[in-house]
Amino acid sequence: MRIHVAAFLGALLAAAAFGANASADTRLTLLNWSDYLPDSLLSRFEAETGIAVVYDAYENGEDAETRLIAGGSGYDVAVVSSEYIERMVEGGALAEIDRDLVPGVGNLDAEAVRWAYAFDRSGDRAIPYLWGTTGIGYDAQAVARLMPDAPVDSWAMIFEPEIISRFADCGVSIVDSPEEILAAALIYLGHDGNSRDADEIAAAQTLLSSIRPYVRFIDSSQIEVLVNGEACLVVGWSGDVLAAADGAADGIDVQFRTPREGAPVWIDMFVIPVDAPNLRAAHLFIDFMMRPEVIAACANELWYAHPNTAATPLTDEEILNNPAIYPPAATRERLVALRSRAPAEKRGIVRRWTLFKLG
Ligand code: SPD
Repeated sequence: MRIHVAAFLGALLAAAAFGANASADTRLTLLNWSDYLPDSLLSRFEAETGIAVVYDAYENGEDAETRLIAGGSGYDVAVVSSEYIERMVEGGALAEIDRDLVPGVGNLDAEAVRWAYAFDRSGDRAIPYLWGTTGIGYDAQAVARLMPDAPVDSWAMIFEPEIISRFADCGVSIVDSPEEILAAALIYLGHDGNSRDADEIAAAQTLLSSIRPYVRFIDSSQIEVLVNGEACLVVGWSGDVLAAADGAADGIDVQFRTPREGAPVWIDMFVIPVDAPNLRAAHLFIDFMMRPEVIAACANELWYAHPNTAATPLTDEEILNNPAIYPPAATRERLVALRSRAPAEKRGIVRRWTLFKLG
């Protein structure tokens, strides 16, 4: 758990000024993916509002879901990916967001708002933050050395044992996300990434087992392993791979490809747990995150796409014109937005994934 110490002290002083009951009002506990909100923006929110942000980072969506579904998490706001939202709404884990207190939602692209409603059919429990795809990252020099004709824009890089095995020694890393990797395998086999067909799912799981001997890491550390050269081939999230490209040492040329067969696409959203302790701070924070200059700074620093129309003029050209971040229409047509699987089905997939991880 990361606490913003300077601002936290500021908030304590503010709490003293507001009186004995102020502490509950001057803290916001945020559950978010790791490395997914610039510190400078949290400090700005804290300075403006006197509310200290406690940022609890997670690396695995199942972990976040378990905490939020169980209740009593103590979080005021969480960032959750689209494929988890329907289950959380149906499980009664999310509070209504009072849109009158978040006027900044008016900055969002209408298409993104419709997209969010596909997951949150109540229409009032999830507000879009950033979006991206799950694809292939690789060190271009290492790949060219080991396999000059490698099909870098195809899931064959990952799902053909005779191809992935070529990269086992330089390191293969797969993001720790059972539903996304299952979807990638389904797509490679020519099925719908959201398939509920038991035979198709079994075939995808068998395919996954066949590549397990060649995978070194199954976690969410793709930035780190690409930057430090511990992996030359990864399945990861677009922005993380691009952040690695930005931070890689000389001699490591990291590239990201959205596979031509199609790939998972997701939108991360702000939600408020049903028992959030500080609703006022939660709404203030989400509204702050809708500000054009704030969301543009997120995209510019994190290398993910934003759905905030008002932020577009403030977003770096390098981000807006990067097809790995804002894919062109032809690529978008092949993207598959993952839907929540029913709890029992999801449990089966996670059990199988745990065995996969254990090898
Ligand atoms: N550094 C973590 C970035 C998280 C991006 N979102 C992941 C979405 C998975 N569906």
